[in-house]
Parts: sequence; structure tokens; C-alpha cells
Amino acid sequence: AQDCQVSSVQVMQNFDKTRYTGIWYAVAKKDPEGLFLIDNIVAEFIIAEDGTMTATAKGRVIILNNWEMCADMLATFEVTPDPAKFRMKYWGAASYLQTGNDDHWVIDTDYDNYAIHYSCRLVDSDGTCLDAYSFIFSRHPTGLRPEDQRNVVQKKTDLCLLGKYRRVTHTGFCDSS
Ligand code: DAO
Repeated sequence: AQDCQVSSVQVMQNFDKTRYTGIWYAVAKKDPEGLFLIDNIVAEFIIAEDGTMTATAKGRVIILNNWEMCADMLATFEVTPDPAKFRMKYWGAASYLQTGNDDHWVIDTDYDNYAIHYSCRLVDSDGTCLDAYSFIFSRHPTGLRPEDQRNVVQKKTDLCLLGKYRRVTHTGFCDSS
């Protein structure tokens, strides 16, 4: 759908959270208002014995108007009737980091190479999204495989976010923390 309605966003069919576990490198990001994670963003998804999904994530952030650090973040996911749509509660390992409760939708993934995430924080009165963020994840820190790029461009277009992403670099900033 390209009517830009949040309610008509197509998500991954028959999403399998078990196949989604493990490490994902953010290779591109569309930022929300007041962005938090800047670059060197790596997330690890875990399924607990009771089946609940959690994640840990790291990324370079700038806090307290100019302090650069690597943020250690934790997230828990609440299921909804759609297996690809979660509610994500997140918080920092340190109290001065951001906390929140966002939608966390898996738009598309092949589980082995790429994944497209989407979150709308604020739906406008016309049904479009006023404040979205989205991660393009890869299993490979070097980026997407050429064969996955066409599909990712199509999904960015469907989300009405084409041209709004920036590349997320991996320089090793968070590797030792
Ligand atoms: O970076 O501006 C932003 C928004 C992202 C906030 C959420 C970060 C913490 C949890 C990430 C878990 C897996 C994506």
C-alpha cells in the first residue's frame, strides 16, 4: 500500500520470531524526532524459555548536550494479535539513557540477510505517520547484499519513507563496551 496510512502498512506474513533471533547490524536508519541512536547500532534478539522476545542493543549516542558515549539498551517485546507487530518497552543500562514504549513492527525479512523494521510514534489525524523511525538491519556489518537492495527500496517506498534514511556506519565505537 502506498496511501501512507499507518493502518494499511503491510508487515511480514507468518513472522517467525525464533528465526529472527541473533545479531542484526543497523545499516540504515530513518530517525524519529529527537534521535537517540546515531551509529554503530547493533541489536541482539533473544527468545527466552517461556517464548518471550527480548533484545539488547548498543549504539553511539550523544547525551547531556555533547557527551558522546556507547549506550547499552535493553528491550522487552509484548505480543499483539499480529505476530509481526510488537509493543517494545526499552530502557538504558544507565538511568540517564532514553526509555520508551514504541510499536515495533517487522515489515519484511528473509531471516538470514536483511530485515526492515518500522515504528510510528505518532499517527496524524489523517491516518499518516507524523513521527516514524525505521531500521534497515543486516546480518552482515558490511551492509546489504546487492540482491536484497531492490526489495528494501520497494519496502521503503511502501512505508512512504523513501529518501528519508541515512547510512549507519560501523567504526567499532561500541565494540569494547
Ligand atoms: O534511535 O532515535 C532512536 C529511536 C530508537 C529507540 C530505541 C532504542 C532501544 C532499543 C532497540 C532494540 C532493538 C531495535
